[in-house]
Amino acid sequence: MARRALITGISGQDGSYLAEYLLGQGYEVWGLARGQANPRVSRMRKQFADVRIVRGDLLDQGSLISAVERVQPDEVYNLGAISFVPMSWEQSELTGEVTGMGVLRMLEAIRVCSGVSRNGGTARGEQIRFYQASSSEMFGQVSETPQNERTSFHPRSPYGVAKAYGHFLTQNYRESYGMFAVSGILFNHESPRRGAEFVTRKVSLGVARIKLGLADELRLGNLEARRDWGFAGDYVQAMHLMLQADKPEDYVIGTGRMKSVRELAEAAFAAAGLDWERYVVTDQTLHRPAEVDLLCADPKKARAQLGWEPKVSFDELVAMMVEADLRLLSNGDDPEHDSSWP
Ligand code: NAP
Ligand code: G4F
Repeated sequence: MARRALITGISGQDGSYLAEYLLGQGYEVWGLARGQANPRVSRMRKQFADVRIVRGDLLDQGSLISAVERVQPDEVYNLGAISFVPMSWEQSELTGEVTGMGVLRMLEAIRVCSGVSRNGGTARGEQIRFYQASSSEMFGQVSETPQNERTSFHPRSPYGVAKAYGHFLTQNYRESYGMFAVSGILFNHESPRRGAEFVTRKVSLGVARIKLGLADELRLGNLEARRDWGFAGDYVQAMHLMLQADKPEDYVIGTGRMKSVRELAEAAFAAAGLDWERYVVTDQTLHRPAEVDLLCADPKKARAQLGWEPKVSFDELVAMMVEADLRLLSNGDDPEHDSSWP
């Protein structure tokens, strides 16, 4: 019988790549979808007709218990979150509820449905394996570079704080109840499916608009921030590998190389044959209340224990995104960008 996976955040960037990957591995894939009529879920279903949908919301404990009861998954991937850092200052409480408390609700749903009592032990002798989407944002103001599984956390946003709560809770369920619950501490990963509010996609869309004569400038915030950017398609494979390991452990996933936003802009404009300095305008209002200046992964553990390595380089990723957005805009499609966000 096919193994069954339940993915929260199925309509997001990672949800779509993970669904695609698991379908390719022969899984029966279920996605948790919230809302009465979620257009992002409808779009995703058109793309992947084989993904089955179960209704639920990370804010609603009962709905998660029902979803786990119905799907009877072998593996649960908790990707659902409010994931845009600036939004976490605007709606801190909601971010805490979805990105932080949502992890507790999902773990509780698994614990209850697999019959794990407060004293431990599984009634049906089954274990549902659980993956939590932890984030390099938890390192925040970094205490060392590069960052590994033992680096201390100093989150710099309500989002980072909520992720740290979910991270420690996942460890706690593993230690308290013997559950197979792991966290992937993933560094920034991008793709042509990235939301338009994140800087890489904002840049690739900006370049495509300028190249096609649809815009004449691109406004950005802090050009000096440095990130370890990889390709989302590579990173979902690491999520799956973590749940196939013999022992539940946490892993850092990234490329080990960092670039600044300035270098990102330079590479993206160059990929379209343009000089970035003619078009990029810096805007102080796009800076954050507290910035994460740099993030750089030390993914040695994942390489040694999971055999995982990123395949797509920074330059290949940037070129892939710019080319995809040039095609998209040339076809008359332009993903809506809420310009009230940075
Ligand atoms: P994304 O594109 O922003 O997707 C977020 C998903 O969360 C969407 O499918 C959204 O569904 C869902 N969601 C929001 N509120 C929800 C709720 N109340 N109940 C259930 N689902 C809800 O994020 P992503 O880039 O794919 O990232 C996936 C996960 O990895 C997130 O947890 C993110 O924080 C984490 N992460 C991402 C990165 C990265 O660089 N991409 C790095 C580290 C960690 P709707 O369609 O209903 O809004
Ligand atoms: O693309 P970003 O918005 O991503 P950020 O804040 O690093 O968060 C992403 O990666 C995390 C992993 O570390 C995830 F957990 C999280 O869910 C999300 O996927 O911003 C990257 C950098 C920041 O330093 C920001 O200040 O780019 C800088 N930046 C400069 N100008 C900008 C802009 N960011 C955005 N979104 N828009 C700008 O105009």
